[in-house]
Amino acid sequence: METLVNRFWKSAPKAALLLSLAAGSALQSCNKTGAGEGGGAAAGLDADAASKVYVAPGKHDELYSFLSGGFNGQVSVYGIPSGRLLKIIPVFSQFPENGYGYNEETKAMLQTSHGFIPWDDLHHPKLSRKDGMTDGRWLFVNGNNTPRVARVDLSTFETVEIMEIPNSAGNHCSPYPTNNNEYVLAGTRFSVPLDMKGGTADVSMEDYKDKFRGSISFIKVDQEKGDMELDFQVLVPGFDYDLANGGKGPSNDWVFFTTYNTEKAGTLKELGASQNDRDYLAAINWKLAAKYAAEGKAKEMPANYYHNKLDHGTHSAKSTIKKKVRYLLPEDCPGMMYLLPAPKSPHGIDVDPTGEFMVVNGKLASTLPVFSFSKMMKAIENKQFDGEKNGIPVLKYEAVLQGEVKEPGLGPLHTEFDGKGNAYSTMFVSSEVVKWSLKDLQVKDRMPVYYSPGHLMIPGGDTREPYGKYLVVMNKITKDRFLPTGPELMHSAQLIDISGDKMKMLLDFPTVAEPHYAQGIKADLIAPKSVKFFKLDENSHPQAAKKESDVSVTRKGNVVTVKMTAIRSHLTPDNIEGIQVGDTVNFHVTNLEQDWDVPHGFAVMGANNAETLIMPGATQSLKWIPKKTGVYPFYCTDFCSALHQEMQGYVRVSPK
Ligand code: CUK
Ligand code: CUA
Repeated sequence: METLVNRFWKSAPKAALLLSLAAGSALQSCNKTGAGEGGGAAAGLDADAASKVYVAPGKHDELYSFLSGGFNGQVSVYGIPSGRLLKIIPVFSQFPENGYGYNEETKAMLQTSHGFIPWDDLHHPKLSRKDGMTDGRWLFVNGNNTPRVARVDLSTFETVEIMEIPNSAGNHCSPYPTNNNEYVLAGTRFSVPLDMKGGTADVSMEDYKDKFRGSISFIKVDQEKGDMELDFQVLVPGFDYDLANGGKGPSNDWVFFTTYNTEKAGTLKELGASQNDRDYLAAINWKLAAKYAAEGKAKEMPANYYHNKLDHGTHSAKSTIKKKVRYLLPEDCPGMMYLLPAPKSPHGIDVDPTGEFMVVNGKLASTLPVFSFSKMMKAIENKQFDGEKNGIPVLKYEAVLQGEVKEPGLGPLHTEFDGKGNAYSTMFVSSEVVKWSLKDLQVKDRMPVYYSPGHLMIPGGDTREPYGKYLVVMNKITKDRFLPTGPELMHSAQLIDISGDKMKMLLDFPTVAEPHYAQGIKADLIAPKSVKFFKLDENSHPQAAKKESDVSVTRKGNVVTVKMTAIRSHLTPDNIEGIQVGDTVNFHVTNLEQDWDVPHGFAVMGANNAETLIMPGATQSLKWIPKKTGVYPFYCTDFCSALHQEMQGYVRVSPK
């Protein structure tokens, strides 16, 4: 039988030709220097592009889009179709702009079992769901590096919860919310040798097969409040896991994971002797897993992970350290997990809006295989197995295959859907978006993009009913697309009109750091619920001064507590005395304003903990340990009124 790898290599010369054709002009133009325009600027450009993306001053965009920031650990929010940056939401990173991770209230958000980690690699934003549709309540995101899942509340656009994931290394297949947020699933990228005592064992790679395991975490989500809780984990065979996506409709109960390096699940000797020409798509029945766990199949092991939450009233984060986790082993749970052979090293897995087709984006393959869910169920029923791997049945490739998209392009990474029977796949190597039909698996259109796209996003493209008007493709390389800014360039997104038969390029916009995935949603699902300010009478911060007469400076040993207020246009108190070198000074500033868009900032000269930005009605705190005598000015950092410059004061620091 002809293997997928053979097929790939046989078609390689053709593939190389295709590459040079598809990306030729674009790549050549990369070599151009100077301030001239980038190459290929007009390729596929809609003649009417300017009016299609123009949102007049004072008018709102039609959609929100949430782009991950990759290695900056943030999420950025853009309006679509204008491409205007609306907000940066810090999640895993400290953010000097609003003091997240610097002020005392939010530091606990970034605590982990490894200590304070004010950074992560954030890849996948996923909106919460109701009945398979995004509902605009929360945004779940993953941290790859120190495995974490976070929840952003879309009424305030704030990170309100971060949970560390035990037994995981590289939380990449994550987070995947099921169709009613019953669970958010988070899969590990690296398998690790678990010692089953809450850590990783010190073992030789020779022991890979027996000791290494991956994990898929089942995080239960409170339907009302959104609070997360790690219910249990499935400890899966020791492959590497790349990406996940879930079923819908008929496949609602299933979630799918792409795997690679599956030979590592064998012994090292085996690894040296043969390289697998196939990896797998792992199919897991999450409902059945939940049932097994509920019925007492889950065992318990020690664990050590942080769960950090922002309290609404105090607007402060608290960490809880969790000490155990329940787990299931697939070998004890018949019918819960199957493997479908996939082209070597597949990347994205995407399920179409009907829930019938699973597209496996095999980045090294020359075809795009499309699996059928109903065929998968039949193959399971009829036991059409091709043996097993690590105790998990492997289904016959031919039995589950719907068909292959032939020569889709080079380096398929990710696919999304328009809800009109079409799929759109990114080709990383040949730098294009390829539109193809789910019906006949024929390529319908190609659009060169600049350059090397990773994910693409159609608003609602991963739901039951995509909003098939726009496509946002996120490119890894921008080279000559914008004015040069030295060696370090922004990544970029491009907006494509997909309402017609042919794709039309509308807009380029630079992005903040490296967006991997994104989500888009109609503005009216979020905008009307957006909080404008926090109510002062709901502020239960223990150090809040709710009126100017409540302010105080009190000392206990060498700890000084300063309760302050901020309102246009003064900070109270504004002259603080009685501080000594080496004191720990805690400034707690309450913003007394009760109106939209009147934050006050607070910063002290020489204090190395940045500033903080206090929203109306909230209290935020900075800690400062002065090291030298003197008089130190402090001031409001946000130009808040005509007397903003006057919003200032002094702290006198005397010798001890
Ligand atoms: S990944 Cu980055 S381009 Cu982390 Cu979803 Cu595919
Ligand atoms: Cu308050 Cu400037």
